[in-house]
Amino acid sequence: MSGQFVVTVGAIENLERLFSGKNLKGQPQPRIAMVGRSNVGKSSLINSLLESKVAQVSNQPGKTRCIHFYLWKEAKKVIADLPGYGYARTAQTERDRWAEFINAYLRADENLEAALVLLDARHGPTRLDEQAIRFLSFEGIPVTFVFTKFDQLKSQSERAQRKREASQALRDLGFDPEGAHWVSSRSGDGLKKLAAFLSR
Ligand SMILES: Nc1nc2c(ncn2[C@@H]2O[C@H](COP(=O)(O)OP(=O)(O)O)[C@@H](O)[C@H]2O)c(=O)[nH]1
Ligand SMILES: [Mg+2]
Repeated sequence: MSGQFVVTVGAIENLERLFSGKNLKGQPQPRIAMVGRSNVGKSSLINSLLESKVAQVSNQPGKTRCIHFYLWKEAKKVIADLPGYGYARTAQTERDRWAEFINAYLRADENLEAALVLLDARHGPTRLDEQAIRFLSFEGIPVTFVFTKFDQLKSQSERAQRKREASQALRDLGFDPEGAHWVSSRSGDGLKKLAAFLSR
């Protein structure tokens, strides 16, 4: 087991207390933030990478309202599991509050190394994904794209077609699609390569 729970933060007022310089609750490792829609597979990916069950996986989207931090010992990184955005059944005011909270964290963390933007392999980036990506670019936070649930693309031709479409979507957003990862927490596809990339 290489994953270990560090801390949870649920309110903007508590963000400041979390950090002392580059440390997070005494942990000096660089942080990687998991960004993506509710239900895209953030927590599952964390568990797969950390080879543990630290992050709670849920069938009910929109459950996580806090940021959970996990120490990934092997990679010497701390992973931040951010609340998923874009859950349709929450009120706009609440959604704005979430966005404000997430954005405040992304701005406050001096030791944030990169954001992994998780996108469902079956779908293109949504408007909310694009908003998040633009925010990260604006803040100068390096982005790595991870397409999740790759196991749901069943045939070679479907995989090839989705890769072509997704690559174009990333190019349209100003990113090089070559750096994107295609993974499945269920089948294990792409996980070793992603883990090696994040451990570098
Ligand atoms: N088929 C498939 N389902 C997945 C995969 N990863 C996550 N899921 C499912 O998607 C749902 C949401 O996963 P979760 O990790 O909680 O998403 P989060 O809301 O982004 O943290 C759960 O029902 C998971 O079992 C995957 O790689 N393949
Ligand atoms: Mg989650």
